[in-house]
Formats: sequence, structure tokens, C-alpha cells
Amino acid sequence: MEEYKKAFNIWEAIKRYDNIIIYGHVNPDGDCVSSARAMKALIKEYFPNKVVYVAGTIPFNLTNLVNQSDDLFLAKRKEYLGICVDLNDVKRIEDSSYEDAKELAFIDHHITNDALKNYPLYYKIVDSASCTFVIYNFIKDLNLKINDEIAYYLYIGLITDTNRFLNNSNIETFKMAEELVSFNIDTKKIYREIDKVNEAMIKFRVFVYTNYKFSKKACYLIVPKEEYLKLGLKQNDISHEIKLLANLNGYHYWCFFIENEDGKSIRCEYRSDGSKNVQKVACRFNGGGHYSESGGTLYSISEIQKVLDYIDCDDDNS
Ligand SMILES: [Mn+2]
Repeated sequence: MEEYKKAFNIWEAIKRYDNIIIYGHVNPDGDCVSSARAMKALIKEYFPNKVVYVAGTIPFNLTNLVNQSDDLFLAKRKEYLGICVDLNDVKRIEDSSYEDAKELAFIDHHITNDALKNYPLYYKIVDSASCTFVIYNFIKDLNLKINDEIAYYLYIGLITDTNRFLNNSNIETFKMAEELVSFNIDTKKIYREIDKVNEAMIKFRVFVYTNYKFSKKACYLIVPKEEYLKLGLKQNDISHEIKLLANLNGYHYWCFFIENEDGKSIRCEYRSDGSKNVQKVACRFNGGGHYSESGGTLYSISEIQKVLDYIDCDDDNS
């Protein structure tokens, strides 16, 4: 009932505005960009006259799968509602125009932190499979209908965030998938595109496999910005290549430390095989996320050793 109330409050807020901008997080991933587009499709299905904009960049492997983001120029001249998806902290919203939104609503699945305690409009299912899983439940709570376009985007978010169901085998996750594939969606195309690589990416993989290192408990890689910039890649193109270090026998943790394009900070990606809690690691070093998938930021190379020491010493990250 309480969940219904939260969903209802957001739906009522949507009704109050003619203009809506949907925001995702910095370094957007498949779940984030498809959650934004699923929400847009849902709102347009019920309120075709509302003007709904999607903000944010699109990662390279999704450019052939999802609609372009919208030009926010016109939106910014009017009063608008901001809907933030796959976000549990305003500081992580990618487009800064959220600051001028009349109200902000959040739909999310990250482990809760205090950053949203002053925002009354939020609906979340903590640590569920994907933000699109939360939107799916939002739709069910409100007794709304799914169409092909909504199903398509919900499915992309589900399979990207669960890594094709490797990270989540809950009954509810598969029930959602079962319903979505009954719609007219080209799942073969989705699978083909999300694993697409180019030659630059193959060269980056060579770098990964020649430069990974070990601490006592983690397999990790440090990536100076020159290594991806010289291949014409962006930081957000290579971060998900962390999967290359997954599940090495004897190592429950694997990490990427990527120097950002401005050289001022380091993007950290933390993963575990599900037996260790990397969210705890991330929270200690300017980050957050999920039990076995988290991220964070460091501000100097020397801090990397501190993270590794923390991972190596902490025997009960579980
Ligand atoms: Mn997500």
C-alpha cells in the first residue's frame, strides 16, 4: 500500500506538468538510458499532449538500439517536472538543468543512502534487478498498460543491468522477462548490439589482459587516460570492460581504476562474484551502488592503494 502511494504521488505529479524532463546518471549505462525512454513512452501513451524530453548521453554500444536524447533548449524555457531514473543522489545527475526543475521525482533501485531524504517523490525497490524492474512495478502498482515500445526499453535495462540474468535469478525478474518477451521486441538484435565491439575496443582488451595486477584479494587494472584516448575511446566506453577480469579463480573481487578525461579524478568500478559486498567498499571511498556491482571516485593515484588495502584486510565484506 505504501508503495502504491509513492507511485501514485509521482503519477499525480506527472499529471500536473505539461513539460517533463527525464534525467539519468553520469556515465550512463543501458539501464539508465532505457529507463528514461521507457518512462517517456509510458507518459506519452497516457498523455500524448505532454512534452517529454529525455536528457543525457548514450553509450556507444546502445546508439543503434535507443532513440536519441532530446534537445532541452525549449524545455528549459518553461516550467517542468524532472524525473530522475537509476539515481539515488542528485549529485550524480548528468544534465545540470535538473537544478531548475520545479519538482524532482526519483525512480531507482540502488541501496538507499540519505541523499534523497528531502525529496518526497520517490519510488524505489532496493537492490532489485534494474531500474527498469522498478518502472515495471510502478506500472503494475498503478494498473497501467505496457506497449511494445515500453516493453522494449524495459527489457534492454533488465538484460544490461543483470548482465543477461547472470547477476540476478529471482523469480520476479524472470516473471518480468517472461511478460516482456511476449511483446513484439527483437531480442536477437538487442543481444547483438549490446555486445558489439570495434577494433579500438579489441586493442583496449589487449591492454587489459597485459596490464592487470593482483592484490591479495582483488584482480585490478589501472588505466591512465592516454591508454583509451589514443584509441579514440571515452572513459564511459571502456568502464564495462571490467567484465574481462571477472571470476578469476581465487579472486572474489575485481576492480578498474580509470583516470578520467580531465586527469583530475579516477573512476573506480568495483565488482564481486556475489560472495563479497563491494557496495561497502564503494561507500567508504566516495561511491555507492549494489552488493556485487558498485562504483566510486578517487582524487589521487595514491588512494588506489588504500582501496586495495581495505579490500585485502576486510574479511567480512559479506
Ligand atoms: Mn541500474
